[in-house]
Amino acid sequence: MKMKNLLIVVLLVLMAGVVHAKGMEVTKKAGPNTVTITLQNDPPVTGKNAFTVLVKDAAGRAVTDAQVTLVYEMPAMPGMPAMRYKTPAVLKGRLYTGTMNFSMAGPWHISVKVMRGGKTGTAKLSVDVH
Ligand SMILES: [Cu+2]
Repeated sequence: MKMKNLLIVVLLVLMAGVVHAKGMEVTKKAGPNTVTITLQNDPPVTGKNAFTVLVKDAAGRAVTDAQVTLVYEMPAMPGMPAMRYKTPAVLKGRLYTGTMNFSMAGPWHISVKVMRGGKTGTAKLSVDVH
């Protein structure tokens, strides 16, 4: 390989590393609250992916007395029935934390359920697992 080509490859690898290090962050409404979900990996990968959820009320204050649950599902594919998993998020400081385990690559739908005061708000997002 020529020196110039090698340099370009090295640069591309470095840039990819920077993008991956940022993680994926999505902010959406969940009923009266706003949730910001951060995934450790961008794009998410097959297997375990740590996540955090920040919940804010309408006034922008962090909510720490909610119950947060993530439901993640993959629609049925040829030769594969629909898959659905559920994981509670555990409060650490101001963030609700947990891990999703994607059993295969492809499209997954994530519902972030925030239960507070007897009411549940849901934020939905889709990710493409690599
Ligand atoms: Cu599948």
